[in-house]
Amino acid sequence: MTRALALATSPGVPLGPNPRVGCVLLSPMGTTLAEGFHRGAGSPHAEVDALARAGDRARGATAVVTLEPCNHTGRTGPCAEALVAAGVARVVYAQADTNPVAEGGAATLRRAGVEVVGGLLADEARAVNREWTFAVEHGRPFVTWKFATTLDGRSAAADGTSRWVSSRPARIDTHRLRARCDTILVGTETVLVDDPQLTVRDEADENLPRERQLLRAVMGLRDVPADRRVRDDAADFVHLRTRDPHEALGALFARDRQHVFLEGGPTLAAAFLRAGLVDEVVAYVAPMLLGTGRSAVGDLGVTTIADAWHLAVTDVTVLGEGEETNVRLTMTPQDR
Ligand code: AOF
Ligand code: ZN
Repeated sequence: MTRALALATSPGVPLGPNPRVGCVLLSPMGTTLAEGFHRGAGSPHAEVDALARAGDRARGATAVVTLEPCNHTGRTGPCAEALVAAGVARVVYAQADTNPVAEGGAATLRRAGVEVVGGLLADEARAVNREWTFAVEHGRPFVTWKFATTLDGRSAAADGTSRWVSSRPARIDTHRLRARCDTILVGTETVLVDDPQLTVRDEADENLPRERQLLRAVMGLRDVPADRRVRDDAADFVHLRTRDPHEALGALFARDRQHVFLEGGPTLAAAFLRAGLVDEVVAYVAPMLLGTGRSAVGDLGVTTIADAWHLAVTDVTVLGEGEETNVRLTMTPQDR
């Protein structure tokens, strides 16, 4: 299974709506017959990839796979049936597939007389597809709220200027994080005030867009004028005409979105936090003081210290050096 997990995370697989899955076919003696992995939506599933490499040798084999074999005909055929047809005797999988369209593979296999064991290294497998797993289980995308702030918690000066709170190394890092998501979400206010591009750009050259771009989603009731940069043709754009975070995420989930990078202003951030819809927080803290200015987050309904929102820190990383030093904190909001 450790090998299957390594296959699942093979480099070069494009980020997409499908989970990353690896599969190893073992002979009854325990030797490896073939390996396979899924290369993204539309390409063969990991089991089918491994079966194709094993050919006739798959008869009587054990399939070790990081996700419960699927039971449905989607972009490709059902893996459970492919395993049965190939004469596989035993299937060991890590994570159960709770995707309503694909679930039921283990039962299908058992009905066909295949021995099935599930749950081996399930936590590790879930971690490989953290956002996919989250989206399938919650029916909405995973939300990472990212913001940059001065030492005194300001994201913009009193006159509204905010270029640049974060240092260049931190901005490069932000593009790296963006590239791991599938959607960037801001409010109409941010688009009207800052006119951001919301594209993923090259690390070495901030003006060079990368090949893979995210969906640029803008939420809010105000119109987004046609000359705004989010509406150029560098990437897809959608205007969600709602101020309700639940509604916005529902609309994005319906578009197969699993990981939203929330880069909106303080009002939007507060709305998502209050709705319990922030799953991860990434803060870049700059060695800079403003004294006055706009807070990184709007009203959270807190008037006394006992009501403060608490976050669990999962990572602290120092980026850049000297005046360009920024600290990146990755955090999980605690239940309230
Ligand atoms: C497997 N093996 O390698 C993968 C599975 O659109 P499709 O046909 O590619 O189906 C996607 C769904 O199938 C996906 O959401 C997940 O439930 C399952 N993915 N299943 O048996 C694989 N990638
Ligand atoms: Zn499948």
